[in-house]
Amino acid sequence: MRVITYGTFDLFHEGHRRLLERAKALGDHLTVGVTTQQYDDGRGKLNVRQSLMERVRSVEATGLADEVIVEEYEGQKIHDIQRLGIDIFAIGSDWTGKFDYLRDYCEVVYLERTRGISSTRLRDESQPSLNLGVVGAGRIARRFVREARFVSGVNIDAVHSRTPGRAKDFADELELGTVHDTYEGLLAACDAVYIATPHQYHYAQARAAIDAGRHVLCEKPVALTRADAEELYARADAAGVVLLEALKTAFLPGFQRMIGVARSGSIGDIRAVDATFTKLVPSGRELEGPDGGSLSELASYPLLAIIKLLGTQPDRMTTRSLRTQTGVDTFARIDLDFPHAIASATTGLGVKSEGDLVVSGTRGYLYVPAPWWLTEYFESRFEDPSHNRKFYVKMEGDGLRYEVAEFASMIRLGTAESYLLRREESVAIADMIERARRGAELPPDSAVMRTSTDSFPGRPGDTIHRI
Ligand code: C2G
Repeated sequence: MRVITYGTFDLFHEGHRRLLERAKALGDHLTVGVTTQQYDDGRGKLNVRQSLMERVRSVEATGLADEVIVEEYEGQKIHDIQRLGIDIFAIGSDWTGKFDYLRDYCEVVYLERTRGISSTRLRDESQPSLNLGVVGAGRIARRFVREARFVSGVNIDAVHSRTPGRAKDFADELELGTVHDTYEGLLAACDAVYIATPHQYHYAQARAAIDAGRHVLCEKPVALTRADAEELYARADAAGVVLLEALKTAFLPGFQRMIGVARSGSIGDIRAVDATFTKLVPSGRELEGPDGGSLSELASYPLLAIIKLLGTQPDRMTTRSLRTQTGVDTFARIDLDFPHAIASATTGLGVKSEGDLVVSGTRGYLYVPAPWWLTEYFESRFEDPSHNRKFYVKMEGDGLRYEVAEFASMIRLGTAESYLLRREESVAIADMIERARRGAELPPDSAVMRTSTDSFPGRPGDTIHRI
């Protein structure tokens, strides 16, 4: 009889070993499927510590598996069972009922789960939970708290807001234990903070937290100038704490996949990137000066895509924007010239447009439909449509949990920088937003539409036709 079982087998423990022993005893040949990180990400299991290879080795080391395979996608079990001629599918009793659909293909056995031990418990024991305080009590902070509950090892129980009444309502609604009237009080009570206040407070609040030795996850834009962003990262280094910009798209599995496909050469050399993000807001903080406007509010997203695809060093950038009487940009377009490619980032708070992303290459292009910044789906398209491909990468929740998971993992592993959003990239985004906004503001008393061209030092300004 051929038996199969599946699992993540993170931090391999006694419960796993006993499960494999009993599965093996059901027949005379045992196949064990070990999940890939991408598959686990897709099913919302974001806290896996060990790599696929480490987990496979642990399973092999038991000597119980006759064959180890990798589980990569939903629906694979049906395929494996038929392909491998499996007679019995076995799994722990925490899954009782969930795999009854496999009865059409083989016998299904639920084995009693071993009590008192789990990977989650081992993860928690190996590292105490991160006490993360929330600064700000707005909409994004609410979503953040709800999403962070899906990431194990992160505990949120405290909030501070400049408006104490709002913090109290926030704590009541989300069942948080403590409202801190002062920011210093919150800093003293937490290991790390998530800053979700209006843009103009980010720099000072991040700086105060870093100087108090606290890790910081700060909403985008982390700062409104290159100098401020650079200073914050330097301070974080000096203090030995993690500073991560909460630019959620960077941490989404679908976005990473899209960047990988684009940069792998499948569409040839990338020659253009066009990314748009607009959000109509009738009134509110986003439309108020001096830090409001579509550039400070939204440009981080298209600039992230452009930087990930073309690098941090354009030769030249030109910004055109539409502004209100009070000088807030309601629609803006940043054009960037790179040595062998051109790009445009379009943002709007008062103009609605198609929010898609197109990556044009010498052999084909990627099309990422709106909302591309919550990347779940994209297509590669070619002159010959028979070569077109569709990609779907599931995103759990509203996507915020991935940045929380990355932040917690950086702290646990002591990594100062995430390759998903390098400091250089975060600083380049701050730099481009600063230039774009400065351009959009000058001269102070001219008409509604402004144009400015900004050359980057040390690079020629006229490279647009240089291919
Ligand atoms: N297990 C157990 N006792 C424990 C812990 C885990 O018997 N104390 C079993 C689980 O029930 C599962 C196996 O060990 O059968 C692997 O557990 P995990 O690594 O947590 O993997 P899981 O998420 O259950 O994988 O395709 C993947 C599978 O559907 C489920």
